[in-house]
Amino acid sequence: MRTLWQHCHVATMVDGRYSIIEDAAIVTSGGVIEWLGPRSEMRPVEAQRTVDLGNAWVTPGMIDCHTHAVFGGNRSGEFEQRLQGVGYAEIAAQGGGIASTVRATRAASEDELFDSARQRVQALMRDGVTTIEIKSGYGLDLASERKMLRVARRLAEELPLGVRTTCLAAHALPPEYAGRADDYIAHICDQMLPALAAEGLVDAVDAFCEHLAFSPAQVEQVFITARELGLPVKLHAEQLSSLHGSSLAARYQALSADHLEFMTEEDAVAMAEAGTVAVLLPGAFYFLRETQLPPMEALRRHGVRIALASDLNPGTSPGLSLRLMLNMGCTLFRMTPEEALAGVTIHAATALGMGDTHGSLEVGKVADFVAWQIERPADLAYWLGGDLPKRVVRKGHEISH
Ligand code: DI6
Ligand code: FE
Repeated sequence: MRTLWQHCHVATMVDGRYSIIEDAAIVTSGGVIEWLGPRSEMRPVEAQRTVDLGNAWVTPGMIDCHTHAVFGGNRSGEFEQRLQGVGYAEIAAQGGGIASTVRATRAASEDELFDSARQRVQALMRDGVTTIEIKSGYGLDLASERKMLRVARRLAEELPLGVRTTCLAAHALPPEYAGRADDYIAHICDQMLPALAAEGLVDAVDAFCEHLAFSPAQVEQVFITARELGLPVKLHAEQLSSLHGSSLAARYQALSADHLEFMTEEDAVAMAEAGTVAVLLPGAFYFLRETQLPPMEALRRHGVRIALASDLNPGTSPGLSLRLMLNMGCTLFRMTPEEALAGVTIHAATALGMGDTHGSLEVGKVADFVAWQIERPADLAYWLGGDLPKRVVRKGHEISH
């Protein structure tokens, strides 16, 4: 079906800029953008349907390129304990922290994980999100990692949402491997990744490179395996300290390196050369009350593309609104609203390896877009959450009003 969408302004986000077209028209057909431009330049088209968007601002569908949306339980109890003065180490000694989410995730059935993840994902979708990435990493054994990734695939089947799966088996050391991190890495490389990849459950491979997680040498083993399996890599890097994981990621042509508060100028140069996207996660920065800011000026100076994501997870970023992250990216990291919007559209698409088909509004790209009743694009980064009136279109079909 061919549809003509008109009476709108479009922020196409081509090249990471607003690239505004005022009084625009969009023609979609077969789920793809067939034409877009100023309405005055449009040739007559044979459309089965014409939609008046009432002077809305149209942006690409929002893309949340870093989430851990599938997990068992939550950690609001720990949050409360910490605010009553119980220390992080004490909570960990009681079996709290990531370990408690691993226990809850292992204990949950696939249906239970699906139901809780669906609610969180639907909250993200209320912000105009049409594609998300979902990581495993709270199972930490083959059966439980498989369970998480299957839930992620099922979310894409049952919701009008694109989902990219990432295997993050190298997120933390499972208790049964205590003191044997190298053995766990070998298990990931020899058993888990090949099996999960063969089942078609893995679109990319990620790891957590940090003193309290895995060393650069251990991460490199995971990257080598990913390369053998033909899978792209990403990395949690430089969140709490500088181990130059982002340079390692760049050496393996990673799609993205994420967090990055402690990255150096040399890391930025390496990422720019490799085309590795910097994914900034202001929700985790805020929730952990970090003070070390990601080096925005170095990233800009070297032309590293910058994405923004929710990092939705139970421990460090229980963030259910991607638009709130836009505001935090601006307020905390001093991004401009234009950079923030590029960070959840075209650069987020590139961070997922989908930049050729998604993330900007151009002829030939998938017709995922949002028509917002707002005064100007900066409104998207200005309001602190809330529900903005909008119409969401995915693959050329309206999915909500
Ligand atoms: N970085 C984080 O902040 C989270 N994972 C990661 O790699 C922590 C996840 C958690 O605490 O559950
Ligand atoms: Fe994360």
